[in-house]
Amino acid sequence: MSSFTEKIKKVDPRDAKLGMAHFYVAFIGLFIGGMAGLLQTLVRSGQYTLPAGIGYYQLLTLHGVVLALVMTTYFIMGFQLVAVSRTAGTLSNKQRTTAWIGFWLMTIGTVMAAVMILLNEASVLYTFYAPLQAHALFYVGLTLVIAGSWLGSAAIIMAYVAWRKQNPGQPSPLLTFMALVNTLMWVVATIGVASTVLFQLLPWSLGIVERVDVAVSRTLFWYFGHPLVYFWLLPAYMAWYVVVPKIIGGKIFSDSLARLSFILFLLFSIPVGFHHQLMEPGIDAAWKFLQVVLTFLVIIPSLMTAFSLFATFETFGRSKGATGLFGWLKELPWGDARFLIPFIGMLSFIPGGAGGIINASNQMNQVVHNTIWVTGHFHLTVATAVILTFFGISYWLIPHLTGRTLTKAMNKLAILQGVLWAIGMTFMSGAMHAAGLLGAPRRSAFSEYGGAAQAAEWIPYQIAQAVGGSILFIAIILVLYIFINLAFFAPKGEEEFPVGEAANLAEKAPMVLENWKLWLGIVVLLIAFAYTIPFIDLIENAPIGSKGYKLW
Ligand code: HAS
Repeated sequence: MSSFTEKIKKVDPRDAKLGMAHFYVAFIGLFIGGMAGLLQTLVRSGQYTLPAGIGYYQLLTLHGVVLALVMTTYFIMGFQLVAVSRTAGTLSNKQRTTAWIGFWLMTIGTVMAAVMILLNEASVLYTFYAPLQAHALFYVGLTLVIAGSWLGSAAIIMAYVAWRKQNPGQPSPLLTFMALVNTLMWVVATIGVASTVLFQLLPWSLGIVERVDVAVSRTLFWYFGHPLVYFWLLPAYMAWYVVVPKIIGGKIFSDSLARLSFILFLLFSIPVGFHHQLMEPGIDAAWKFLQVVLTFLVIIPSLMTAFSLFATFETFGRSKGATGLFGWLKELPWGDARFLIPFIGMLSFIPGGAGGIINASNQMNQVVHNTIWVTGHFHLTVATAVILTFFGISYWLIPHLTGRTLTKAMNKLAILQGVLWAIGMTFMSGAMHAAGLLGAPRRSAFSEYGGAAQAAEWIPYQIAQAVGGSILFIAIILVLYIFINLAFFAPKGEEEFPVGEAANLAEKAPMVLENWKLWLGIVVLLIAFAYTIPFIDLIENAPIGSKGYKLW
């Protein structure tokens, strides 16, 4: 599928190896997590009981941790490292070694956490909320994963700084800029989760302290948890803004607009964690409302992205002679999996984003909170918009890194995979949204709400979820088959790493967008504004425990 004529710019083989190491772990995670997901939908349908004493929450923890935390983080770190290498130049030895140490730390941590989950010593779900308690090694594992990801992040920051030094006064390459923004957001956000794990959950699990303040730990988690979802989203946006225009033969609508939308994510994605805690006691309604308003601000860069994508597609279509309101749609390369798969992701993000806006709408949250509607929401966003885009990226990136090509046969299979995903997810997520509106709770096994007698109303939806889940599992098998083919068996050759150009090359991106003192300064101010007083409230009003610990 190498439909290009210019000389291919290749990622250096040493950086390619680093990227591939991340992708191997990510795709092993996909298999394990996908299998757990299939079993869950079957259990929830009431048609299947787990063998060998495996608990529903143990399975759900495995599914959430492996897919939402492990698979995504590895894919994103790998993708960002090779994207920086491709656009800002080969990593230096020091940068590459730092990233490798990060990779191994993350991997040791992942294995520790996974073993604890498999031993049923850490069935605490992917949010590991207290008072659910896991074995200390689970928390140590998580700490290593975070520490490792900081080293990977350091490699990206070092590569960016080196590029800026060599190119004074020049805006950095767009993909590198985007990877840097996502990295900075990640580092600021993970401080929250690292604090709760290190200072609350780990000492508590080791028995050093008797109790933890649950409200504080949840607040620290969601300080991290919401930017986490944008950490997943932004690499997909990198592909939508920069890669997809090149694949269709078009141009990036505006380089500056793309950069501005990323800066807005950096500013507004962190001070909004309360929108996950709107139903929780201990936080004043006024502070919750402030964060609801800030949440509506973080919707703006997504609307800018939608606008920019429509503009790219329409401008391209019209340049090919398309007429009428939607004539440009016909000109898009529907037979090219590298385009179609991320495009299905974009489509799913329209209802996914609308669902998010409903969740965030203050009182409306009462209707959906803790129902399976929320699970439907994040299966459209992270498990379709984001993951399908990651698959779409893999279909050209894996062969690019392994020196192979995406053949016509694999392209066809990839299209089938994307279509199956769309069908499976329509069933599964659609049924989740509908059952949620009827009050079906999330995170509940069939037996927990008394079986068919109490849940009769929800049963058809749960069966629809199982049907969707089974179709999705077939799609996962296809992805894995394609991945193995592209990594080890596809014909040798050169596959392009597509990097688009802006429509107006004369328009230089304003350098203020790379003024990190300014942006990080505003980030700190916004966080201080949104969190300081409510946090002091939480600590001051915390009940005193039997040992007299107030906070930790
Ligand atoms: Fe969310 C819960 C609000 C986006 C993930 N969210 C979750 C959870 C996850 C998650 C995992 O306010 C559950 C956490 C848990 O376990 O408890 N979410 C939002 C809002 C947005 C949003 C306002 N979420 C995401 C993304 C996620 C994600 C992205 C993962 C990647 N979410 C919430 C709230 C909750 C929540 C509450 C808590 C609920 C509760 O009570 O527990 C926004 O960012 C959404 C903005 C998106 C748009 C759409 C733009 C559309 C685009 C596509 C254009 C298409 C094109 C193609 C161009 C405005 C860019 C078109 C072509 C044609 C031909 C038509």
